[in-house]
Amino acid sequence: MKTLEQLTEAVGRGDREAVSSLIESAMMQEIGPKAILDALVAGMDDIGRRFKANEVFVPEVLIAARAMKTAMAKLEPILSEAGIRPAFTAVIGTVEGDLHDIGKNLVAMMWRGANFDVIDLGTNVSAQRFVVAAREHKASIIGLSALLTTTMPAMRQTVQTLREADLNGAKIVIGGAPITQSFADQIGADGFAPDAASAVDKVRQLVGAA
Ligand code: B1M
Repeated sequence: MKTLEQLTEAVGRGDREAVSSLIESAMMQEIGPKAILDALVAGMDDIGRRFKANEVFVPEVLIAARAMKTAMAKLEPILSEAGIRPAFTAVIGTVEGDLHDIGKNLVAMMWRGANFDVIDLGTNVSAQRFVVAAREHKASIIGLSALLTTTMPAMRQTVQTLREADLNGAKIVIGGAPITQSFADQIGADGFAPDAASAVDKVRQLVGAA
């Protein structure tokens, strides 16, 4: 099997050691950083597909995301030397009043795995903090997560505040256990995703990178 195919497979099974040594081997073979990055993203896409199909579950996704993180730490200096930067920035957070972050972290990891620059604002994030961060980082995507039915009104309020701010057409994506497409339509979000893998498809579609 060729090095890049092995790399894709190693990310998918979350094998950090193999990922590290395969990146080194690819570099020795003078394979460019963009091709290495594409192989890594393909591995995350694959785990995303298997997650959606219920073939793997949250722990496997977390392990793959950890391998991707190791890979990116190795690759980032080479990518920036070559002037290759993620084309899109996303700001993500859990809305005000809500402290749940496991699902939101998973979405952030998958977006990073899809080569988005992700600014994670954490939990209990006010509408105003989303506005400030989206402006500061020139975000193309703003992701809101909520796990409590009692924080759904804060999500509605945040979407309204973001709409009132001038954010250069940044798209708003929402998700979390009580969130549905119909709620997204009601509050005027641009997109909804039921899980972290679908959240990757959704942002790619919204920025026109599908
Ligand atoms: Co909380 N909690 N909790 N809790 N908690 C729930 C959500 C609850 C359903 C449990 C229950 O009663 N059965 C319930 C909510 C009921 C409701 O609203 N109707 C509940 C409650 C009531 C509470 C407290 C109020 C309890 C109390 O103190 N009385 C309190 C609230 C604190 C607060 O937020 N202000 C509370 C506290 C906590 C802990 C701190 C103990 C802990 C959170 C730890 C943490 O997140 N760091 C916790 C946990 C762990 C849960 C459960 C057990 C698990 C949630 C979870 O992490 N799931 C949960 C019950 C359950 O779901 N079984 C529960 C795994 C995660 C991967 O899934 O977050 O859904 P999820 O994310 C998915 C999708 O939703 C989607 O993708 C993810 C991956 O595929 N997704 C997005 C999520 N965000 C997205 C964003 C997107 C797109 C997709 O785009 C931007």
